[in-house]
Formats: sequence, C-alpha cells, structure tokens
Amino acid sequence: MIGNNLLPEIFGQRSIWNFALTKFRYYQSCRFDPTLTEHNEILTRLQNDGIVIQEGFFSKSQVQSILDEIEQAKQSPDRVEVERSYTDSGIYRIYNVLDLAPNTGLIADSPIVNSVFKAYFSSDVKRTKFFYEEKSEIGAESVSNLHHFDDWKHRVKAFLYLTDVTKENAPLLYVKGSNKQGIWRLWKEYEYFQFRNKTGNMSKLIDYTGSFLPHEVEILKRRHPFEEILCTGKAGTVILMDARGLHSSTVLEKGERRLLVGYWT
Ligand SMILES: O=C(O)CCC(=O)C(=O)O
Ligand SMILES: [Fe+2]
Repeated sequence: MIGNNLLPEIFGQRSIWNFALTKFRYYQSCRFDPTLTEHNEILTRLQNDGIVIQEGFFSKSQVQSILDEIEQAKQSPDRVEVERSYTDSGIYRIYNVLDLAPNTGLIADSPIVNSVFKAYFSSDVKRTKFFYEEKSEIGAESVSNLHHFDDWKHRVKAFLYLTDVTKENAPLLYVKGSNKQGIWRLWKEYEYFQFRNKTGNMSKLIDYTGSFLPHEVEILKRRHPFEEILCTGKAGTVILMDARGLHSSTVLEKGERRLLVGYWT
C-alpha cells in the first residue's frame, strides 16, 4: 500500500538521495576542456545555448553523395530498420547506415564534431548511436513532440539535414539555454533515474520520462526567460545539440525530412 514503507524511499537504490549522490559523482568525472578542440566559437555557443546550427557545413555534392549511398542502403538485404523493437510513428530508420553508406562517416567521424563534444564534457566521449532517419508521414504525432529532455547525464547529438528543412518540414524545436542546471528540471531528472541504469533503459516507459505536458511548459515559460527556436536549415546544415536542454520534434506538415542522427555520451 502506498505510504506505508518509507525506508526504500529514503535509503533505497532509487531514492532521491542516491540520485543526488550519483549525479554529484557523475559531474565530478566530467571536465569542460576547451584545449581539446580548435573550434572554440562552436564550443562556446554549445555551452551557452545548448544548440548550434551550422548552415553549409557540408556542400550540396557531399550531401548528394550520401543520399546516393542511402538509396543503395535501402535495397540492401543487410539493412537494420528496427532496433530493440523500437519504432516511432511515421518514422523510418536505418541503424547500420555507417556500414552500408560509408560517406555518412563525414558527419559520424567529423573531427570538428568529435573534438567539440570531447571538449564539452569528457575526453572519453563516445559515439553510441548513429542512424539515418526519414519522416514522411504528414501529421503523425509522436511522444517526442512533447517538450522533453533526453537524460540527466550528458548526451550530445549531431544532426545532418539531408533535405531542406523549413518550418513545415518538422524542424527540431529547442529552448535556448535550457541545457543549464536548474531546480525546475530536478524532478524530471529524478524520473530518469527511476528508469535507466548503466546497462540502458529499464522500461518502455523511458519514452515518457523527462516529458513536460503543455501546462507544465506554460508554467516554465512564465517563470523563465526561455527562447524557443525552430532549427530550420538547408540540406548540408549540421546541428549540435546538448540533449539535456528542453526540446521536441514537431509535426511534419509538408514534404519529408531526411537526416543523419548521431548520439555521443
Ligand atoms: O527528431 C527531432 O526533431 C528531435 C527528436 C528528439 O527528441 C531527439 O532527437 O532527442
Ligand atoms: Fe529528445
């Protein structure tokens, strides 16, 4: 019965105190070190805003070379389209795109991206996921359309837009500066602690954790000077994002959105 046994809540593995201690230890192991990159202007913007949009990071011909390889990859019998039973409505993915379309290494192994992320929080930073994603179902809803952050730990992402992304093509939405520590986020961070451990996600419910319902977003907006931006950009645009910041995907109104996505932790 709820309320009868306080001991696990106070002393248990998943107690708020254990979370506080785990978080403290984790951040002690992280180090912001600008000497690890030559791209300090990008690093500073990532630190201040949590988001960096670099138009023209790759040329039209580089993007085309990737798109050509991806068309081939879509026919390959070796393609992996579903990972750990994860599918999201209206979204198509190829998880082993780096093996099937080696030109995607332009972003996955970009020295600029990798060095900025190392400098941002750890020289041990690793790319943990990399996939191709296509959104083509007009009007499809998704849990990630709710404002959310991805984790209480550092998780940084790079997106390479392979098609032009206008306001109508489901641009990423990001709340500038929300990557910083703050009391407003603690309870949602603690939610993550309930569902995730070292070996990964403990539950399908992880999709909902860290999400803010519309009224909660409204309350945050009233209390904090948040500026929301829509990350639009032409094909070849690279976006670097600190996924601890508040963000959401948006509904596709027109056309399609094709991109490469990488996670680093
Ligand atoms: O697809 C998007 O625009 C953002 C999805 C998202 O929430 C994320 O990548 O963390
Ligand atoms: Fe997210």
